[in-house]
Amino acid sequence: MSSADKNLSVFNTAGLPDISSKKFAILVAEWNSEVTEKLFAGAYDTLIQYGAMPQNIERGNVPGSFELTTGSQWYAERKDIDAVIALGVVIQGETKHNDYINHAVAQGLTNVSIKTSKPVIFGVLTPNNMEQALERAGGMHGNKGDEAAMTAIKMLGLRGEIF
Ligand code: DLZ
Repeated sequence: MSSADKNLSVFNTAGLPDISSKKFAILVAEWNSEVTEKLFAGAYDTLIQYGAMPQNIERGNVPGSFELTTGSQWYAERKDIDAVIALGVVIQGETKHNDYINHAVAQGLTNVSIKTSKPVIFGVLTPNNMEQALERAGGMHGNKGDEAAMTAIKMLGLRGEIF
């Protein structure tokens, strides 16, 4: 089993949809880019591994996680985009700033998903420190970018069953 397979083994991959014609947007926050780049690599590789075409994956950068909501809205509004994956890392600080960002982004992405009726995946890490962040971006706790991509694939499968 490859390391990618091991990271994904928590998922039941039976019945995954054909995503070869699906179009994805991956939004990446520039804050904590040493981690968000690893999340992006995980998400991108997982989409490819499960059948997405490279030309059907678009990347967009936003300054910080707070901007993931607006960026996701712009992509999700596009008719040709089937799913959006929003990736960021908000490290706990001495102020409540991180709480405000986390709640705003979680609520914002939920709203975009409901408004556009498309999967908009919350791939935002909220660790206590950089070490914990790296453990979840290809380290001992897997890669949350992989999981975000797999969540998008599964939601597209569910959507296909319903509509
Ligand atoms: C301001 C800020 C802070 C303090 N921390 C983070 C962080 O840990 N992760 C992150 O992605 N962004 C952070 N930001 C930036 C905000 O997300 C946002 O870009 C600014 O508040 C401007 O709207």
